[in-house]
Amino acid sequence: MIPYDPTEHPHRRYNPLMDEWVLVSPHRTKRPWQGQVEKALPDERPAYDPACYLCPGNARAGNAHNPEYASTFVFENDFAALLPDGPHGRVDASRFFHTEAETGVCRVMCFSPRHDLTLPRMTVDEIRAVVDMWAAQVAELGARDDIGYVQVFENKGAMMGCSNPHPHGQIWANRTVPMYPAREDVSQRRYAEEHGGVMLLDYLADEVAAGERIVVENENWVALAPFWAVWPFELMLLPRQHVTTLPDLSASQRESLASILKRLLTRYDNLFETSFPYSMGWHGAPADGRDGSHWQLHAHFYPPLLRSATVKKFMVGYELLGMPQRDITAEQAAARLRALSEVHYMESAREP
Ligand code: H2U
Ligand code: ZN
Repeated sequence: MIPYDPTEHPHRRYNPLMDEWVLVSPHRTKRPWQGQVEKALPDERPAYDPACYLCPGNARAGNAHNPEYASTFVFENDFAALLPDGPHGRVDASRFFHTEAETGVCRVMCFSPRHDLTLPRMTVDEIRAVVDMWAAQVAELGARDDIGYVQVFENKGAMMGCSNPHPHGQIWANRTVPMYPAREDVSQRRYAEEHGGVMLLDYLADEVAAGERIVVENENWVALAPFWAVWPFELMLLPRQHVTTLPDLSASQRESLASILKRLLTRYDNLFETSFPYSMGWHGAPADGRDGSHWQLHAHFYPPLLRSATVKKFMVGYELLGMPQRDITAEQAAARLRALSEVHYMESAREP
C-alpha cells in the first residue's frame, strides 16, 4: 500500500469538541483554476450615514433613537428572535412532536460610532472597549435566573447576511443552552472526567508543540486553524491560561485580546484585500448554574471565502448530505495567513 501523506491523500479528521468529522481532499488543490481572482469594489463609506439605524443620534424601528454615543452602544433588538416574557419549558412531548417554549433576550451592540470602521481598523484601545462590553453583557445577562447561556457573535459582510456595514455584533441570551455550546459542554465534561484535564488546554499545548497551524500568538492568546477546521480559513482563538468565561478575563488578558484581534482581523482583510466576511462568536461555560470548570473559553471564526474577495466556499451537495469537506488543509490555510502583513492594506495603500 502507498504510505499515507496528509498533503496528498484524501482523509478525514475528527473534531473532538463537536464530535464531528470533516473530509479533507488536499490533492484537489492541485487542479487547475481558470476562474479569475477578483478584488472587491473599494468600500468607501462616510464616517456618519444619516440613513443608518446604528449611527449615533439616528432613528431606529418604532420610535427609538440612538444616543450620541462615543464608544460602544448596546440596545434591545427591535426585532428580537427571543422574547423575555412568555411561557417556557416543555409544552408537548408526544412521540414525534417535542416542543419547548423558549424565552430570552436579543441585543445589538455597536462597536464604534464610526460608520466607516470595522474591528481591524479600530485602535487597540477602541477594540478593548468592545472586549469589556462583551464581558459586561455576558456578566449581566448570565447573572439572571431566566438566562442559561449568553451567545455573543458578529456577522460581518453582506455575504454572511449582515444587513448593515456599521460595525456591530449581537447578543442572544436564552433560558436553555443552545445546541452547539451544549455539545461542546458534553465533550469537554467527558474529557475532564476521562483524562482529568481541560480538553482545549491540552489541545492547545499539542498545537503549540506542532506549530504548523498557529497563525498569531501573544503572551496570553493563540489564534490557530483548528486541525479539524471545516471552512477554508476557519480560526479558533484561545487564551493560554485556563479561563471559562469572558467576564473572568483579567485586565491584561483583555488588553492582549484587543491586540491579537486587531492583528488577526488585519491578516484576514489582507488575504484577499477585502473587508473579510465571517461569522464569529464566543463560546464559554454556560450560565446555567452548573459547574463549568471543564470549559475553556474560545472564539470561533467562520469565514466563507475560498479563493478571492468574491469566490466563496459552498456547503452544498456532499456537505449537506454526507459530511463537511474541504480542499486546502488547515496547515496550508494557516501558512497563508501567517505569511500576510499585519499592516492593513487600506492603510499601507496610503503610504507613497
Ligand atoms: P445583522 O447583524 O444581521 O445585520 O443585524 C442587525 C440587527 O439590527 C438585526 O437583528 C436589528 C435587526 O433586527 N435592528 C434593530 O434592532 N432596529 C432597527 O431599527 C433595524 C435593525
Ligand atoms: Zn452607521
